[in-house]
Amino acid sequence: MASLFSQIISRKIPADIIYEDEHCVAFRDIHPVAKIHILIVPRKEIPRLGEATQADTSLLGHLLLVVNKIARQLGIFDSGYRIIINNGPDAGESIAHLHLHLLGGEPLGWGHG
Ligand code: DGP
Repeated sequence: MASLFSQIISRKIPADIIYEDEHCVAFRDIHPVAKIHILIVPRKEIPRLGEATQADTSLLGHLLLVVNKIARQLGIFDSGYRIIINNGPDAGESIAHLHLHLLGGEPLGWGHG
């Protein structure tokens, strides 16, 4: 069974997709915790960061560079932004398909969240 995010990537489930390339897709989080809250998801179904391998090195780097690209696209490159990856139960991971949270658009508090 394809993950929820794979179903968004294949357009089986609708989402507000704002960016895509051959390696990843980015769309707005359905429960935003900041004015701007984007999920960047690799097309490859890596369950979580902890299960990434050496073979994923360039993909992981790519995802970070895509964050910068999206920050520019959304006009928050200069004001600042935050990346979060929830890995496992204590972090509150709820979807077993690696994703980066991009938060910004307003001053962000710092805490456990
Ligand atoms: P995490 O807790 O790190 O696994 O984050 C999963 C995020 O996915 C959470 O912030 C809410 C978001 N999310 C869950 N279901 C959907 C959905 O159907 N569409 C969109 N756009 N986001 C979703």
